[in-house]
Amino acid sequence: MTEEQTPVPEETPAAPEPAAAEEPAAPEEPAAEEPAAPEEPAAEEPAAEEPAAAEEPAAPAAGPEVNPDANIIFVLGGPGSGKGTQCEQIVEKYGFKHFSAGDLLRAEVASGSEQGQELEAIMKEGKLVPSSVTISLLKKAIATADGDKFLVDGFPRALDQAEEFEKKVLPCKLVLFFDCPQDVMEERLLKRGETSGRADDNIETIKKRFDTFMTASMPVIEYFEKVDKVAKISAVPAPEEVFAEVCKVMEKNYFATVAEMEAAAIKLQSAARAKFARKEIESQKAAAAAAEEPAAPAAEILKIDSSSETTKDYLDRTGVVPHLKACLKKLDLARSEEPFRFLASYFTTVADENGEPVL
Ligand code: UP5
Ligand code: MG
Repeated sequence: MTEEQTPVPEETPAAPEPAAAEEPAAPEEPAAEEPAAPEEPAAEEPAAEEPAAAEEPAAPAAGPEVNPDANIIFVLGGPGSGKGTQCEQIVEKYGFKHFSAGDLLRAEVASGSEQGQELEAIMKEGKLVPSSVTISLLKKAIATADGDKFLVDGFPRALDQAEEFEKKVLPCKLVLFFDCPQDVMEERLLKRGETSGRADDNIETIKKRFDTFMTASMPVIEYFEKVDKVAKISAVPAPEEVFAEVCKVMEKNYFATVAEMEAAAIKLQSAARAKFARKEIESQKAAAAAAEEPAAPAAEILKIDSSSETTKDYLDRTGVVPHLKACLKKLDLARSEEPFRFLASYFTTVADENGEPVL
């Protein structure tokens, strides 16, 4: 990497469709159950000067599948350009989930596993670990995470990794490229190295990381640039200023902020509540209108002339109770609260020995 900034044209990509949703995510085979390891060894392109990568085979990208509607943003830039710093802000403002390939690898190292030891050695040399390892870790992390918006930080770092990820996991929507001169990055990393405890924050490894970035990773930027997916942002200004540029890119690509999403959710909720309330009022009105309706019950009452039918039989036969109640109320027959009793007085067979009506 030279002193001047890396030469990627200035435009942001064609919008990947409005916020987090609509595209049915490519009709291609949903990156599903490829048999993994033994497949397509030959067909691959020569993977542009496949750098310093180590040879261990390692785990294929099997496991749970990624939501095909997910939005993936690759966050790229040289070592120390500020990828992690900006990702934190994007997470907070836009509600993305953040997966740093380097962090996932360091977690693997920290686990003390055998594979972790191999990874540590590769990373200390500033080389790239086999893509099957990173892709497998990233795929699992994304597939098992909530949400549908993901930042993939520090990956892909070589052309073949980009192709493999997009084939086995999902194509990215956008590439954020933090462009930064090497001397600035070096100064940042050396300063961070005073406290970070990162095994690769020392001048020897930093130089190797720069070399790997220039030879292996810059072609990735150029590749995505050709398909108009790169948003190049200068990483030199203060973090807030860099983030202001990030926000412009996010807006241009229709990614809503958490605040906007919350406001929309509240709006939807109150619209749903209003709809429910209107329905409720309408059904109350309908019930009230039904209660007013005197016709049928009135006709039924007029037919009460049997001398043998019990009140219960009458009620069962006609099913007139609700109408009767409403009708009696409406006609104000003084016994509206005891309509059965009132009705019973019409039936001689239900009078008790004192001549009182019985229900
Ligand atoms: N800082 C940040 N922004 C600043 C700004 N605008 N102004 C002033 N200071 C700023 O920032 C670095 C430092 O700079 C911090 O102290 C920060 O406060 C300050 P940070 O946000 O951490 O930069 P970042 O770009 O994330 O730097 P990082 O060191 O993480 O980048 P690398 O790409 O080198 O590291 P990563 O963790 O991605 O990879 C490490 C190694 O893992 C690789 O070298 C490789 O060996 C291996 N790897 C793979 O093999 N494959 C992969 O896919 C990924 C990693
Ligand atoms: Mg980082």
